Amino acid sequence: KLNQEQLRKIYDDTCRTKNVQYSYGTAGFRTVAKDLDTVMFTTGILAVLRSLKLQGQYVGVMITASHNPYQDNGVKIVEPDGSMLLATWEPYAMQLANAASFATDFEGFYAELVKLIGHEKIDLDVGTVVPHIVVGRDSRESSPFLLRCLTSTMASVFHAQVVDLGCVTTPQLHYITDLSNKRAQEGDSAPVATEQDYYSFFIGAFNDLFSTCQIEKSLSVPKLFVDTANGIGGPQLKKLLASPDWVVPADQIEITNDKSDVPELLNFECGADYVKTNQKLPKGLCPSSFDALYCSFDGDADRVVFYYVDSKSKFHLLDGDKISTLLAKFLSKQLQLANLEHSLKIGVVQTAYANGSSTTYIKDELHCPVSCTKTGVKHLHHEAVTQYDIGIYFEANGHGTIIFSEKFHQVIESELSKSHGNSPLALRTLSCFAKLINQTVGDAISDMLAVLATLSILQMAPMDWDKEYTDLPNKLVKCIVHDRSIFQTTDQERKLQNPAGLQTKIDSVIAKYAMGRSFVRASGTEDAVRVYAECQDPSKLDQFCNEVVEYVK
Ligand code: 16G
Ligand code: ZN
Repeated sequence: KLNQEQLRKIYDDTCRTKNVQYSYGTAGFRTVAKDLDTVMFTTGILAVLRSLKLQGQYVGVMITASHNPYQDNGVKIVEPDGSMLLATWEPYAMQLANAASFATDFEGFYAELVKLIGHEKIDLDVGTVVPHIVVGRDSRESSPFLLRCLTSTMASVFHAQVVDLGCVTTPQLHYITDLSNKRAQEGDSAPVATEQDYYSFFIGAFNDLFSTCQIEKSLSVPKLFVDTANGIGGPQLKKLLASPDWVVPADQIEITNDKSDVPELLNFECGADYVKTNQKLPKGLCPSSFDALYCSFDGDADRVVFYYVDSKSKFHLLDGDKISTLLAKFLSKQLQLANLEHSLKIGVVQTAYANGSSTTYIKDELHCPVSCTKTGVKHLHHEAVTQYDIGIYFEANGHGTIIFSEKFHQVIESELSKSHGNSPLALRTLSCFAKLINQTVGDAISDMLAVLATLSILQMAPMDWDKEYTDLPNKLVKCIVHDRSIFQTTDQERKLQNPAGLQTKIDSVIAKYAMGRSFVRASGTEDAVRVYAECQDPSKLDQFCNEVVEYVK
C-alpha cells in the first residue's frame, strides 16, 4: 500500500513552513509564496485522492494567485468536469494542510491522512486505479518551485500520471481538464488535451459565428487594446492571435502590459482589478482614438473588464454588469427571433455588488429574470446551472461566463434538424455562440471574443453599449476591523445578521438617500470588511458611505 518511509522523507524535505494556518477559500489557498511549500505538498496529495475517488479521472491543479501582487501565490483544485473542487472536499484540503503545518512530527500528519483515506473509503491498492492529474501554473516566479512541492509525491508515492501543461491561464487548465476526461470517456487512447485544442476550438467557434452572421472578417471597433496585466494572458493571447486560422486583421488587436517575464510587474498598476477599483486607464495605455475599445485581464486571465475614453477624455468602465447586460440583450433577442423564448429560459445571475441600474435594466428593459447570489464564482455558477437554460453570470469585477443547459443543446439540435439546412439565422447564431463561451469557468479570452463578436454582429460602438443604462454612483471601501468573523450575513449577503442591531442602523442611513442601497460583508480574501454604497446623487455618496462605515468601525 502506501510507502510510508518514502512519504516521510518527502514530507521532511518539502514541508519547511510550520505553524501557519491555511484556509481554502473561494479562490483555493492563497498567501505569500514563501509560506506555500507545506500546503502545496498536501494539496498534491489531496488532488491524487480526489482522482482515486473518481476512478482515476483527470483532476486539475492550478498554481496561481490571480490579481494578487507578485510575491503571492496560491493553488486550487479543479474537478474532472472543469468545475471547482467539490465543496465537501474543501474542509479536507484544510485539515490536511493544517495537519502538516501544525503536526510536531510526521506521525501527526500521517494519522490525519489515514483518517481522510478511511473516511472517503479510498482504495490505495497500487495498480487498481491509476490517478491522473493535470497541472498548470501562471507566470509567477515562485511557481516552478511550488510545482515541485505539489507534485513531489504524485508519481513516486501514489503512482499517479501527471500531465504538466506548463504556463497556462486558469481557464485553459479548466478547459483542458474537462476535455481530457471527455476524450478518455469516449475511449480515446491518447486523451490528454493541449493548449492547441483550446485555441483551435475557440477560433473555430469565433470564425463560425462570423461566417454565419456574414460579417466581414473585421471587428466593429477599429481597434481593441488588451492589457494583460503582465501576466500569463499575454503570451497565451498572442499564441491565439498568431494562429493561421485567426482571421481578424492583426492591426485590430494590440496587446499591452505583456511583460510576463518581469515578475514584479505582474498586476502592478494594471490589470482588471486595478482598472475596476481605480476607474482609470492602466499604466502603459494612453487614450488614442475615442472609438477604440480597451480591456484588461487579471493575472491568470479568468477575469476581464472593458472600457473606453470619450471625446472629452472621460474614462468609462464597462464592467461585468455591462458584459452581462450586453450578452443578455443579444441572446434574448436571438431567442425571440428563433421563436424559442417560451421553450428556453434565459436569466442573469448577479451578486449584491451589481449596480442597481443594471438590475433594473435587465428586469424592466430586457424582461429577463435576475437572481442574486453570494459573492464567489461557485455560487453564481451553481445558480446559472440549476435555474436557466441560458444562465448568464458575471460578477461586477469581471468574473463570469454563460452556461448553456443540456436542454438548450437538445432544442437547438432538434430545431436545426427540422429545418433541413434552411434554418433561421437566429437559430444558427445561437448554436455557434454557445460554443464561443468557455463552459467550465469564466475566461477572459473567451469572454473577450464573445463581446467582440456581439458588438460586431450588432454593429455597436463602445458608447452604444455603454448608453443602454447609466450606473448609479457607487463606492466600495475596505474597513479594517478587530474581528471580521463577527460580520455574518443573510439574504445573499445583502443584510447583516450579526452584530445584533447593526443592520437596523444601516437601514436607517439608507432610508435617508434617494435610491440608496448599501451592504456590509466580511471579505473572503482579505482580513477586512467591505462596505458598498450606491445612491442617486453623486454629491451625497461619500457622506452616505461614511455614515455606514462609522457604524461598522
Ligand atoms: C475570489 C472569488 C471572486 C470574488 C472575490 C471576492 C473565485 C474564483 N474568486 O477572488 O469571485 O469576487 O473572491 O473577494 O470564486 P472578497 O471576498 O475579498 O470581496
Ligand atoms: Zn483571476
